[in-house]
Amino acid sequence: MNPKKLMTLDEFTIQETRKFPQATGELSALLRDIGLACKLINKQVLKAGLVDILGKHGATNVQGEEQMKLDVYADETLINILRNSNDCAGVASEENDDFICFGDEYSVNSKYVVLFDPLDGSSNIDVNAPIGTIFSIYRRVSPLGSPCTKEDFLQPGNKLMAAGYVIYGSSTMMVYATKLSVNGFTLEPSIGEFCLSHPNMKCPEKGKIYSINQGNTCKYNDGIKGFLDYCMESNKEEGRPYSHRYIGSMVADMHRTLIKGGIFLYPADKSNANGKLRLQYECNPMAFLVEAAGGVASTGTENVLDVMPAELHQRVPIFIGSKNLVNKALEYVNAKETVA
Ligand code: AHM
Ligand code: MG
Repeated sequence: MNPKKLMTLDEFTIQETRKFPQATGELSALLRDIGLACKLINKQVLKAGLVDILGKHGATNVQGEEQMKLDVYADETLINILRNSNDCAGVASEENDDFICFGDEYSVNSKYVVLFDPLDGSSNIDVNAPIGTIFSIYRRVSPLGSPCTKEDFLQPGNKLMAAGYVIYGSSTMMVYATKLSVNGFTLEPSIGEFCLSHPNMKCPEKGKIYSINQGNTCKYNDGIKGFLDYCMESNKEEGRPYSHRYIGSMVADMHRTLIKGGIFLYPADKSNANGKLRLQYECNPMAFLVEAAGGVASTGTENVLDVMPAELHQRVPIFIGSKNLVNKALEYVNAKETVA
């Protein structure tokens, strides 16, 4: 580790803050808090394989502590750290029906609210595949000095101040975006710090990988089926079919899409008129991040970031990633729009 080259998440966000003389440092503090929560979550994720030794959810371990399900642990950890930090007026989590307003004397004066999916792709825990935490930060619209309100959480993605994810994979990484840039930080376990490893990330304009749950093909409409046929045929750009990759963990599939390019799509189908993924917890943060990296994200009919959310747990179809493949998918979807 070369200390001259080492830049921690904290150092980086403080440097970024200095570019804006009016900035108060609250956003940097929030990113540090989220980073801290994710380091604690990471510690538990690493132990997940030992569940039979340490005890299952609900069981009591030798220290007399009750073992918690990982997604419950992740949720509670983020809530508790953000509550104690005083940098945040309230949170909304994919795990909870409603938002939580902290409402204490410090939090009512905080400018920001945070939304998160505490442990996305949690069905992958059992098979030791990558999972992640997705987060979004909005500046609140309710007046400072008063408790935050639902309107603070129901803002469109184009109002996001920052968004990102932490991937618990072969290494643990935080990737976050502001409107200015997207940067990736790898957790250096020996010092317990996220260190800048992927500065100024760009999503390649042209990708060669499509990522979808192809097992649902019989439920897709003709537009999606047409696009899948296109991907599986030898195309003139590549002289061969595109490659298919699907982990089934959005964070992992998006991390690959961001770095290698390609498209990730979770469209509507016969059983799910709006797809599966949640606008506020999954689609908006990923769309914000991919757009900041030069990619695109659409619901099929509009830019994801322009959707006005009507409720916290709203779902939307998503087509996201490199311009070439997202635009090609939209050509098929719009040309052959049929009821699934
Ligand atoms: P979760 O938030 O309950 O974990 O579900 C979201 C996950 C995403 O990570 C992933 O992209 C998708 O569900 C996979 O769904 P499917 O199994 O239908 O392909
Ligand atoms: Mg999820």
